[in-house]
Amino acid sequence: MTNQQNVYEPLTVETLSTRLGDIGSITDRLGPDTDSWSSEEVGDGNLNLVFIVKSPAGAVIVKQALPYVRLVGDSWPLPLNRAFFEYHTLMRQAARDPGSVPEIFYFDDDQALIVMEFLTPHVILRKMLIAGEKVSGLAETLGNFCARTAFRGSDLSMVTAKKKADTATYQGNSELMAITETLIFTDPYFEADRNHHTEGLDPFVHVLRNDVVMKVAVQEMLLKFTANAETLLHGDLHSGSIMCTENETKVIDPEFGFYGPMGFDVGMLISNYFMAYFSQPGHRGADELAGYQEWILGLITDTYSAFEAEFTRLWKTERTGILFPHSMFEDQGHSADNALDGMLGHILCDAIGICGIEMHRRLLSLAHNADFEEIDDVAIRARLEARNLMMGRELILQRGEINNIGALCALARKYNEETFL
Ligand code: SR1
Ligand code: MG
Repeated sequence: MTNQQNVYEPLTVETLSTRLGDIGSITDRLGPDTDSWSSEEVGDGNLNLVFIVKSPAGAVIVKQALPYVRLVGDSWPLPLNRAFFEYHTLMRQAARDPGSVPEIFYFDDDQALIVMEFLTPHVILRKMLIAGEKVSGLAETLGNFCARTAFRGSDLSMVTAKKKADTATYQGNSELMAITETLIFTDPYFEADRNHHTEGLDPFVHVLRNDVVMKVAVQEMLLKFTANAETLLHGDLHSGSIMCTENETKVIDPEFGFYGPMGFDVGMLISNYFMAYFSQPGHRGADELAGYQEWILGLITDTYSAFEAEFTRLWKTERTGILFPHSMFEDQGHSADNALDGMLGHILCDAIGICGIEMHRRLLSLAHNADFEEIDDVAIRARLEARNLMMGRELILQRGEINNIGALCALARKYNEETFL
């Protein structure tokens, strides 16, 4: 990189081609004539700069961390090393589930930047769900992604010394974990400074913030988040971290990568599907509504079925780690199927708990989602959000009792009929 001391400096559209113009893995894609490059800053997330850089020869994405939270400004500093964790998580995801993430062309630790494949004509999944669009293969791709990354990053599969060393490395992503610990597991449940919520929701917020049993359950889930280093997770697998065409799906943005409970990613994903589901009456008319809502519930069912099927396949064919070794089970003529059932049971329980908590934080904490925010009619938005909040509470409280995905979807149908407001 053309920066003599390699001292961190944010890129701009004016400086980008000069600063990246002599990097071979980039000129391989864009050509050496930097005068022909054009760049545009397109970052609309909460944290980073994102540029699309194009030339007649091709296009790449350049993502660079800023030393603060973009959503809030420089009053909230944030370490640049999140780019390191994003890069390393992408590399591990690419190895564990080939084809699931964009190809990486270049990483510069000092500049906190990653140059990667420009996904086109892919669109952020959240936008597609708001627009009522469908993606074929979505459930299978993401169910497999969650199962493969969960299984292959755990002590069920990895050489345990490597897994322990990697767990130690990822403890360095502490400030991003702190965002999750604060914004997801804590702030929604008291009047934190950064919180905001839709007018009309006060009675429901009051119920949640005064439900001590539920708050204890949330903190029990936080203990799992901080202490159960079961596998390497994406850490922020919402529908804004997924890009699709009508038949291809890619996962992006794993800067919140951390070692935690195996149910975390799939729980957050399902939560964002439920928020898409509950928000639909704010986006489409009666002629399309029921059909599209049922498509989302089918997506949830199929995603979790794919997750369980792939996890089961890996359990039977790739169980090479220290956990539940063949030497203790199959080699002695003993089935490990009950152990698998127990494992899948605890993953589902954690996933449902995380799902409920994420349904709360996106309506009450700092970072809301477009599914609800783009509903201009505040009364309609509040009515739909109330359903989402109350179902989230039931999921947190009943996470150990809801033992299949059909029951989870049935609960969503019930809350979708409620008239809380
Ligand atoms: C301050 S960051 C807020 C949220 O944006 C990210 O995408 C994560 O979801 C985080 O919780
Ligand atoms: Mg992100």
